[in-house]
Amino acid sequence: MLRRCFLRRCSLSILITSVITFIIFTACLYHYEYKSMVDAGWNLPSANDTRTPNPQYSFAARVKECCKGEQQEKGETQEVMEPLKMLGVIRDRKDKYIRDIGFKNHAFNALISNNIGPYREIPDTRHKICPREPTGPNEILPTISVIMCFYNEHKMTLIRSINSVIKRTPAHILKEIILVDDFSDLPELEFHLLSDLHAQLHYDRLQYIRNEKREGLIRSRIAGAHAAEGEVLVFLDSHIEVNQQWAEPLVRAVKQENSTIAVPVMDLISPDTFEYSSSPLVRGGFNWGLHYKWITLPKGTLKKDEDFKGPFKTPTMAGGLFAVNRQYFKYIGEYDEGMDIWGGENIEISFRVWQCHGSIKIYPCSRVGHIFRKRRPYSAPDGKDTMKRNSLRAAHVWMDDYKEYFLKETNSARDMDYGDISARVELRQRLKCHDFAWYMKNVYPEMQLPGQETKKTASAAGVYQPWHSRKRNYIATYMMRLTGTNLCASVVAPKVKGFLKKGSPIMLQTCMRTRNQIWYETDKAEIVLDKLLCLESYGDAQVHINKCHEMLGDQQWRHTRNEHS
Ligand code: LR7
Ligand code: MN
Repeated sequence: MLRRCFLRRCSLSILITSVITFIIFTACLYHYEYKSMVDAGWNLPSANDTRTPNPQYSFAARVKECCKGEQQEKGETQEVMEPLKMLGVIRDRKDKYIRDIGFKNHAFNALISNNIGPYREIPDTRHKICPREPTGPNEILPTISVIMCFYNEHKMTLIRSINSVIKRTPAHILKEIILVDDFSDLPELEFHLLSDLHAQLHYDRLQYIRNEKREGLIRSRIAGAHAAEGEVLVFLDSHIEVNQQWAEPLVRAVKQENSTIAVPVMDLISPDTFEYSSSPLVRGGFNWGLHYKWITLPKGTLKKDEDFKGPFKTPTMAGGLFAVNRQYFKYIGEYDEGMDIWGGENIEISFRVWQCHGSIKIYPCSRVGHIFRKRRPYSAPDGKDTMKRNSLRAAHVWMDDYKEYFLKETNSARDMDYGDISARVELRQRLKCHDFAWYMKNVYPEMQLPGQETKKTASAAGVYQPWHSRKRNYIATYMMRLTGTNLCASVVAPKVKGFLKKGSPIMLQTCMRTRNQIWYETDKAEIVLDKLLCLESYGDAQVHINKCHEMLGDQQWRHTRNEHS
């Protein structure tokens, strides 16, 4: 009896010890793996690393790797893939990790971006009418300070953004580039950022400012402007590539008329493939929720080649890319410092500039590519909707009675606290600005009041939505039945607005051919249920359904064939 008890206790303690050892071992292994992932993806590769992002190397290696795998798996003949797609081919777990963490943190394919490297050629998307000869010694252009704010930007993408500016701006007008780091907290940006920038760029007129706390893009831009010494400020997002002679049309415009804000055409860089493509010529408007929207040019604007030179007056601007005289930017009231993080500042500065006797114009011979993401990969520190509050401030300062339309559209804003706007109201009085009715009549006559939208105008809503451009193509429909049973992968979940609730888990249920068991496969390897929800992996090893984000990564699936099942 005594002996048996002893044995039992002994085996229990052996069991406990082995469990603890196992946990420690797994944790160490995980830590090691994790660290190697960090080394692989988050810091730039060293010179003797074969992963050095040289498109030539990567391209050749990837053709070999990819097509071998594809052939084996699909039994198809070698498919010729475009170079950019090749740069996204996953060769090993590190590649997969870089891509997946990239989609999560940046909402674009960071693997492709890494493999493109710090510089690439892009198609010259300008119309043939745009002048190509470089500015000569006879033309005196003002100097530029480029201001680029960023929060947790992907490092290679940031480097390429800066590098495109250095390489494609005449050196004698590029006074400086000011980087404002908005208190980024991604490890990849913490340790090596400055040395990497220095090593990759070899540029000594790069100023780096780091905010002491997260301020948001609005106050960050103000900080950048205060540090700038160039005659013209050019604000750019941190995931862009400027095109040939992008700067000249903008600075010429600002030089000619210092109360003009000059805006380039925003070309598209795909977040999935990094393909660079030309944008149509459109202007900026807004809706009564004060969201920016693209609108067509007035009918008959583009009749002959010469017309493609622009400029085109625009009621609002998207906000990320523009040139402005530094003195004028100060005079007109910079930005509203009371606005936080993201959103609304572009509509506010648009109202303000027009109402206070300035103008905003698009110069189509200036082209800047921007990565149009399908979701914003960050939030405000307190998780609040900063756009709504920022827009509310703008509405109270600039819109007079028209603000009622915004409040009707955004009812929840009505009782929201929007802080102190007295300094902005005082600015409006000091600059003797026009009222909002003037703006509506003279700057945006196509804008209709709610309820009056029957009249057809050139500015049809939603003419151009780069981030919604993808049509989903279904290539297969099936049920997923567990071998040897009559159980099928299903989602058993309550319905919200007629659709199965997001985040619901996958379960096994008797096969019934009902809507919650029929899966559609797309040509991008997503598996869709209910036309809206995608099979998504989350956590370490779990799956559920979630809104299709169209960015692959955790929603991309591959069939593997198992001969024995
Ligand atoms: O807290 C923040 N701190 C920052 O420094 C949040 C953002 N940022 C940086 C960020 O890293 C990026 O470089 O600010 C820049 C703009 O943020 P994005 O890229 O997340 O914004 P966006 O491109 O989705 O949004 C557009 O509207 C914004 C409204 O606040 C800004 O005006 C963006 O500059 C603007 N971008 C463009 O106009 C490019 C064309 C897109 C369109 C339409
Ligand atoms: Mn952006």
